[in-house]
Amino acid sequence: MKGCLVSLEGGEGAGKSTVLSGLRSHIEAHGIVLHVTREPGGTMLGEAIRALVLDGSMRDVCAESELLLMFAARAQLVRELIKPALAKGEWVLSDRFTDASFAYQGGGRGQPQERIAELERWAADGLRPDLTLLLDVPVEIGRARAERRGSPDRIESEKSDFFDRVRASYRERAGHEPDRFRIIDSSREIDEVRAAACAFVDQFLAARRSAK
Ligand code: Z5A
Repeated sequence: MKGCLVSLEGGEGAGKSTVLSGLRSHIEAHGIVLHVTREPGGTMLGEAIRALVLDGSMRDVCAESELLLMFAARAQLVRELIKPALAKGEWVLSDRFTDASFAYQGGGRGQPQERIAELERWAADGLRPDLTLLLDVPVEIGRARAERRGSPDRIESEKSDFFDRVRASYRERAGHEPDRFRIIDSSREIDEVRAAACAFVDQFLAARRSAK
């Protein structure tokens, strides 16, 4: 079967990292070769960019620089890991992908959608996930969870209205692309959230198999 890119998205404290390991073993149990990665990050260059963009001491980073850094990391990840894996029929599970740029740099920072779409076309080579699981949680619940985890990074230090815009942007994108997005209410217990994510992957696999 053709390779597949699955992305996990959501605001702060939505539970992506928590769901990821269970989802990984669930996908692998189907006999699928799976690469797990994250954005920004996943390559030597991407991880260096991640350290830069999340560094709380990095003051006054303008929205344009932030957007370009996210896409610099993504351009490398697409060419170094994702496209070669997909070409071999393997799967990639990514903790965030381009929807995060639309939500954070677009919704959160106000960068124009068309500018981000243009970057998606050339820097990400037009690559879009086949399936996107959006873990959706009210901002105050997600922030309270994230706060319990420790000191915030540069982006986590933003105010609640920034995260309200991020959440609204994610939900709007999901509404426009219902075939790709699956929204999961992640205010529920972790086990329920994980089970919902696995069930959506199973549905997706079953649909692909029957379409063959
Ligand atoms: N970013 C961007 O701006 N533009 C881009 O294009 C990209 C990224 C790609 C790093 O992302 C930052 O980069 C991120 C967006 C930006 N900045 N922010 N904010 P990240 O995904 O690595 O970091 P994150 O968003 O800060 O992830 P997170 O806060 O780690 O969220 P999470 O992975 O979804 O949460 P978690 O670690 O699984 O869970 C957080 C805590 O909540 C933890 O203690 C869990 O035990 C607990 N938890 C999780 N689920 C539950 C449930 N269901 N019930 C109770 N407790 C729970």
